[in-house]
Amino acid sequence: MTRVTSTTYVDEHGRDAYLERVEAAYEEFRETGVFRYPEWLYGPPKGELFEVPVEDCPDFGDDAAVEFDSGRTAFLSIDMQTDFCGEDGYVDAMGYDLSLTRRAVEPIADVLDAVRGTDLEVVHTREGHDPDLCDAPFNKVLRSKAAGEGVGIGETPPGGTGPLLTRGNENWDIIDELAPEPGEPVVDKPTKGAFANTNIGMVLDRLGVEYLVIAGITTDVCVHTIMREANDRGYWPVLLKDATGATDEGNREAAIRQIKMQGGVFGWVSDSERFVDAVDGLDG
Ligand code: C5J
Repeated sequence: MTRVTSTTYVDEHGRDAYLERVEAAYEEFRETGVFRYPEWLYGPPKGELFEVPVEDCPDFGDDAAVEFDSGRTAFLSIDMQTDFCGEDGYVDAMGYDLSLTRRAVEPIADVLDAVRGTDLEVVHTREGHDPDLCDAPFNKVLRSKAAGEGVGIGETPPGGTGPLLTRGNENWDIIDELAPEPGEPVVDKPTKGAFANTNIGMVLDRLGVEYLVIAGITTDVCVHTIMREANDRGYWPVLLKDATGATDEGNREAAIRQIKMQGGVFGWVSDSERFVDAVDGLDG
C-alpha cells in the first residue's frame, strides 16, 4: 500500500484546488482551534476521530487541538533501552544523570496502558549497531569513546553486561517496563533518525499510519531527529513532552520549544495526561 500524500492530490487536481483545501482547513482552524482530519486527502476515517489538545498554537495558545483518526495513528516509543536509561549502559558510561532520561518511563507506561487494546498501533525503535560494527561510522565510535572516558560504542564498561549500543546485548534491549508486546513492530536503526537505512516506512505503510504520537529518549537527539524526519515526510507528529527526557535538561526544554516555533515547524507538542484522556474517551 502506498501512502496518499498531498503530492498525489496536487498531481490529480492541481495547485489551486490544493490551496483551496488549505484555505478551508485554515478557516476551520480559525473558527474552532482544531486541525481537522482531512478526509478529502485520506478518505473516510478507518477508526474513530478524536481530538488531542496541543500547545502554543498561534492565537489559540494551549486551547488548540489536532483531530486524529484512531485507525491511522501509531504511538512511537523511541529507544527506551538500558543503553539510554539504565545502569552500565551507554548514557551511564558517559557519566550522565540517569534520572534525566528515566523521567520518560512512567508516562510512557501510562500511554502504553491506554493505547493497548484500542485500534491505535504501537511501534518501538532501538538504536544499535551490528556486533561486527560494520554499520558504525568511525567518527561516531571515536567520539563516543572520547565522551565515555575511554569506553565507547562496541566496548563493555567495567561491570557492564555487554558492549555498548551493540545489537543482541542486554543493555541494548528495551527495558522490561516498556517491553514490546507480541505483534508490536520494533524498528532497529544504526542511526539517530529512524527513516534512513531502516524498514520503518514499510512498517508505517503496512499499518496505514499518518498520525505519529512520539515519546522516548533522548529528546534532543533521536526523538528530535525522528520528529523532523516524520514531519518532512508529511506525517502528523505530536510529541508528548513529559514522556521524553534528555541528558541535558536545558537541551530538552529547547528541543520542545523548537518544535513549536513558526506555528509548529516540526509538528505539535502535547503531554501524556491529555493524550491518555483523549484515548480513554474513545468508544472502542
Ligand atoms: C543518543 C538517542 N542520544 N536515542 N541516542 O545518542 O537519542
